[in-house]
Order: sequence, then C-alpha cells, then structure tokens
Amino acid sequence: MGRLIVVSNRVATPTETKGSAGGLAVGVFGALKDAGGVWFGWSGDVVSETVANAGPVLEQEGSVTFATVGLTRKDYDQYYRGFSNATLWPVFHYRNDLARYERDEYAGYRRVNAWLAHKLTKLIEPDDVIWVHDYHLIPFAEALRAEGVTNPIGFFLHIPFPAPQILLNIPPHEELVKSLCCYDLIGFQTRNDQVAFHDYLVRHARGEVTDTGEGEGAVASAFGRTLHTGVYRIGVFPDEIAEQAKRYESRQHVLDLKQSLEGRKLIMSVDRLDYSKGLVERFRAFEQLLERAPEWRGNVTLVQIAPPTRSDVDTYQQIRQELEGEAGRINGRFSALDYTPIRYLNQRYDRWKLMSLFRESQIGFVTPLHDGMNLVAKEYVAAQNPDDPGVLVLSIFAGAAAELSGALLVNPHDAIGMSEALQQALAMPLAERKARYETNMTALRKNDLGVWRDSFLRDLRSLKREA
Ligand code: ADQ
Repeated sequence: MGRLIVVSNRVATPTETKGSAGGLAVGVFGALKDAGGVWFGWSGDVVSETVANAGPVLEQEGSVTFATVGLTRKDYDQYYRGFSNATLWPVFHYRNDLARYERDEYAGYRRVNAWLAHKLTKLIEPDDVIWVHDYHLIPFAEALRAEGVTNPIGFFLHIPFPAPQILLNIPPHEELVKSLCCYDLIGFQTRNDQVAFHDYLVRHARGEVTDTGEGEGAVASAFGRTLHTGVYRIGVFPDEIAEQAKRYESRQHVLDLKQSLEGRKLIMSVDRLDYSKGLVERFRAFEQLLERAPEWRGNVTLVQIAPPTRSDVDTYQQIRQELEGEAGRINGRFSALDYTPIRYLNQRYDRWKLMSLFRESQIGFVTPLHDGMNLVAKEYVAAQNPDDPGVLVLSIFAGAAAELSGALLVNPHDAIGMSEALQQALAMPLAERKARYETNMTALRKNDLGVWRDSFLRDLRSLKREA
C-alpha cells in the first residue's frame, strides 16, 4: 500500500492529533499513521515573502511528516480571507446576500493553489495517494496535474455543494467546476450535495452521470474528464466521546454550572460564531419559548458557547454585533435578579469540558441555516447518559439530519415551530428520550469517523487514474 498525502488549508499540530476523543484531526491522523505519509498545508502564520518561499517546514512524528508553509499578507487576504471566506463560504451556504466577488481575490486564490501544489510536488512519491480537503483547495488537483503529478487525487467537500442556480452567482463558476473535475474522486457529505453537483454537470456543462451500482457511487464525465463521486458521511467516535463525557462529569466546571443553575433545565448550543449556524434565529426561538410558555420563565437556561472565527471578515463582525444585541435584548426582557435566560460565552473550551457539559444538559439545540454535516449534533448525542439522555433538537438543514432520525427536526426559519420543539423536548418522558437516543446512537456507530475515512480511502486507492 502506497503512502497517504493529506492536504488541507490548515494542518493540525502534532499535539492536536493526540486528543483522546476522536476529533477530525485524530481521525485523519489515524489514516496517516497506518500508511505513513505527509500532512501538508498552511501553518496558520502570516509571514514575509522570504519566509514563505523558504518553506515547507518539516516536522516528523513517527512515519508522518507535517509539512507547513506560511502565507504572505497578500496571499492570506486574497486566498483565505477573500475568495475562500468572503465568496465561496457564503455562496456554498446559500448566502449570496453576504457574498462579494473580486477578480483579484479569485486570481490570488488560484495563484496560492498553484504555489502550494508546486511546494508539495517535491514531497510526492510514485505510489502515494493524495487526499485534498475542502473549498479552499478546489483548483489544487488541476495545479498538481500541471506540475506533472499523475497519482490518484481525491477531494472531500466538508461544506454543502449548492444547487446550480445558487452556484451561478459566482462569476467563474464554470472554471471552478472544471477544476473540480480534475480530481479522480469527489466525496460529499450527503446525497443532496452529490446530486447538486451532478445537476450542475448535466445542466450546465453538457456532462453525463451514471450510477456505478455500488452504494451511492457514480461516474461522471464532463470537460473531457471522467471522475468518480460518492457520499461519505463524516462522523465521530461515539463510544470514546461517551466514555470521556462520563469520566469528566464530576469535574469542577460541571459542578459549578450545576450549582449555578439551581435546578433549572439546561439547553446547550456550541458553534463557531458563523452566520451559517443560525444563532440569531435560535435566540429568537428561545425568546418565543419564554413568551409562549410562561411556566418556563425562570426555569430554563440557554448556554450558547460561540468562539469568534474569521473575525477579520466584515460579515463576521456584523453577526457578532447582531447576536450581542439580541442576547442583551432578550435577557433584558426576561431576566430576574437571580435569573439570566441566555448565557452567551465567546470562547473556546477543551473538548472534554464540552462533552461533559453536553451530558449535563437536557437539550442539545443545533439549528444551522445550512451545514455540511455538523459534528456538534453528533457529539451531543454521543455524550449523553444512556440512563437519562437529553434530546437533540436539530435543523433539517444540517447534513446530520439525514442520519439522526431520533432528533426532533426543526426548520430554523420558524421561530414558533422551534419553540414548540423545545417545549416538547423539555416535557419528553424518559422512555421516549431513551428510544430516540438509541436510534441516534445506532446511526452514529454505523457511520463513525473510521468508516468515513476508511471508505473514502478504499475507494480512492481502488481507482486507476483516467487520463
Ligand atoms: P464546522 O463548521 O467547524 O465544520 P462542526 O461540524 O460543528 O462545524 O465542527 C465543529 C467542531 O468544533 C466540533 O468538533 C466542535 O466540538 C468544535 N467546537 C465548536 N465550538 C467549540 C468551542 N467553543 N470550543 C471548542 N471546540 C468547539 C465544517 C463544516 C461542518 C462539518 C465539519 C466536518 O462546516 O458542516 O460537519 O466541517 O466535516
């Protein structure tokens, strides 16, 4: 078996790959350790041109090499902050209203992809397979091919693939999809995403798509290329999370929270502070609960943990302000001297702390407006106490909704509907909570993080590159 080369915008540090609960970094690192290989990408640092060009910096961890490069300010602005996060991210999450398009940013995006591909080429050996992750790196395979690389190259899209009519909003949509077609295998989070991609090929690129007859695999031809597509639902390691949540349930942070709740019910939400996560709509739904079900006033608390991300992108500053305004308004309306309905925390927490807090809460409230999968929903379920599980209230627009049929599914645009689901969850009898939890856990075990990783790599390794 040849080595594995993983390429992602950010490379986990060797320490991050040693977390004990199976984060994505741990899952991907597991595959690298098995096959040996390289994890290549941006270090997260903005550096001078001289330092950037001197890279990659190599760090060895057993049979795995971590190879990272810094980005210059201009590259960061155009490739990362610009086209990736101010054009692709909003449009792929159906927020054309928040997207901007600048030609020079798109040129920078392609330039950085070509530069990164050039840097990686020297590290590639003939039998390696290459696994590229996410929307920052759509033109990466095309750039590798231009360098003469002939190894199999797979791509996994962590975010939704939008319906064609939405994608058309990005002026160079055709060039982007043509670049995607240079991969040998493209993996999507859900069947909907895969179908949206096929629709684009058939309706806008005179392409053809045939099911392979194996699972959800398909072969597509477009732009003179033939490639495979498939659905690979990303997961977690549920039993490890369960064990971790239980192990830390009596730690001080959990006891402090419990004491401060004074017997009130707890609703937990954890997200990056991102407009795709539906935070404002969620706060308003919680307000509806307090308005429409006065018996819950003073008796239920929403803890929202949301560390800021991409805070140098304008739209992220706006969502932060809006959310602070809404939390303040709702708290002003329903607080008492000894009660604050929404506790809104702008910080990161260690994984083990989050898992033990999930176990303490009666409801996991996960309501993105669009989300490729949403691992928080899966982590919440896995962290529950099987003898007294909480209820997951989940948006129909999270990829995870297709698997977690034990959740109460809600439409995040329907504040009253969401408040009704919260009421139903708060009053749900133990037997029903247990049954729903078992249904969800069965789904999590069937498609855990190892299945996601191994099935993608098995399919990629089985492909012979089509010329
Ligand atoms: P994200 O948009 O980041 O991921 P998600 O899948 O929920 O969304 O993953 C977030 C991860 O960060 C979870 O493991 C969560 O525990 C952790 N996290 C969130 N808030 C935290 C906090 N305050 N402190 C510490 N950790 C925190 C993208 C896509 C998703 C897709 C994933 C994986 O947008 O749709 O599910 O990739 O493919």
